[in-house]
Amino acid sequence: MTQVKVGIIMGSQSDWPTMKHAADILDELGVAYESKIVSAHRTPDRLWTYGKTAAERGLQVIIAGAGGAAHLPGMVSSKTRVPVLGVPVQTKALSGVDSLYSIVQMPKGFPVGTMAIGPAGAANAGLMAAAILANSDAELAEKLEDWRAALSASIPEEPVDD
Ligand code: RP5
Repeated sequence: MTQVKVGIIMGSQSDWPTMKHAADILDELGVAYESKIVSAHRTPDRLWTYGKTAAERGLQVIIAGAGGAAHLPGMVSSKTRVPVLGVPVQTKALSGVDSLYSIVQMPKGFPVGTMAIGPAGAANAGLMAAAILANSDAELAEKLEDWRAALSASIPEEPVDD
């Protein structure tokens, strides 16, 4: 059985269209992950258990996305030494600035690597998780190098009219 190394967690089903961008990247790179709804406010016991068992279950990176009062990434970081990447989900009320501010300003001692707001942040969290794992996985490192080279090669040198 493949060891799941990345945990993607989110505060709500409504976060999935954003967080799926992280999952898609991990699929492309062949990284095994799990995706779960774990809410800091609505399922605090689930959050507690997830953080407490993350390291012993073999998770090496956690990607945590939430919107609004986005306490999930910081709270899970407080329960595990496994590196946490926080994704601020874009909100209707405040465009995700609320999510960003809720995630980014952690007190010294319990870090969250905070990504950009929305889908780009989620995709970059997937890439960052892969980059962390690639430090001890030569095959994944090569796949990541190839992915980056393909993206660069896809960018035209000159703009064209729409
Ligand atoms: C947060 O509240 C979730 O992360 C989500 O982004 C936001 C809204 O959740 P729903 O009301 O759509 O379930 O906890």
